[in-house]
Amino acid sequence: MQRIPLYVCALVVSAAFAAASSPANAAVILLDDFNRATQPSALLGSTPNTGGTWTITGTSVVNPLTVNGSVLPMANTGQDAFSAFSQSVPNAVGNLLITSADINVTSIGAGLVGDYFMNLSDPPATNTTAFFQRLFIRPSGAGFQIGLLDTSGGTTTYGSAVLNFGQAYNVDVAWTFVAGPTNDTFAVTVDNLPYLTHNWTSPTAEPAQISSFNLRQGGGAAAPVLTVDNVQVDATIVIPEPASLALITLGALARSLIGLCLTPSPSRTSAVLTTVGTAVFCGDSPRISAIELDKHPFGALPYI
Ligand SMILES: [Ca+2]
Ligand SMILES: [Ca+2]
Repeated sequence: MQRIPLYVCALVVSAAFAAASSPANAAVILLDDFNRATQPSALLGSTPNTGGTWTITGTSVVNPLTVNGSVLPMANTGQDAFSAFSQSVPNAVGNLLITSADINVTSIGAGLVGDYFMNLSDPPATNTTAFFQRLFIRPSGAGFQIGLLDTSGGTTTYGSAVLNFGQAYNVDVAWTFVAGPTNDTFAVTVDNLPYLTHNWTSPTAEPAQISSFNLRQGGGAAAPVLTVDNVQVDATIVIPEPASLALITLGALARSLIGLCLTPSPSRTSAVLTTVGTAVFCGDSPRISAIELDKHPFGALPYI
């Protein structure tokens, strides 16, 4: 008599449990390619492809941010702007934030400490100091390095590879939320290659959520002159699932499992799937092929 290997059934059960307990939405929550047919030259007041209207951060109107040739040039000092995400992202285990941009750095003052030009923040509109995930550029040799700082009070981590002025790079920053107040992690890739990793270093606690994206023309000569393009934030947000819905899903799972166990064994003459309590057995010998479904986080299965 043909039996379905236990691991096949177990794999199905495990995958279905994961899907039932941790559904997630992946979405683009901010995007600006500065390419739109109706693209205004002034960044402030324009609306990104996805996200809220670009709004001034602080008060400086020096070097107003101005789209030019479908990219956004940034000077080393002047006006800053933010755009609110289409939805805020809670700082919760399982959620993920990916921020990306195409950058081309023209110059930065040699021998200076560098400065950041891009960050995330919360809440939008009212916040001018709580800037997170600050992306830095500092001079190094004949080129520059990229750095990442969680927030003020921490220590910036720089990658070791020296990048070239006048060359376009795609930079991605992944923010991973870890249970606990000051321990989240960040990973930066440049052109899809690992560049640096950074663990939260500031004594300031992580924000409860992240809600906007910021472009910053920084602190004078220490800051870079560059262009940015295709700024984008992608979020994966776990959706809390009501226990009752989970139980319905598990009931459907059990029915699927019965079908899986029976289909490849049409010649069986005896019952090949039996239940004992809340355990379901694939095959005719419970002692060797039991799959216990009563260990799931929602309590015993209501239906098998
Ligand atoms: Ca563009
Ligand atoms: Ca944390």
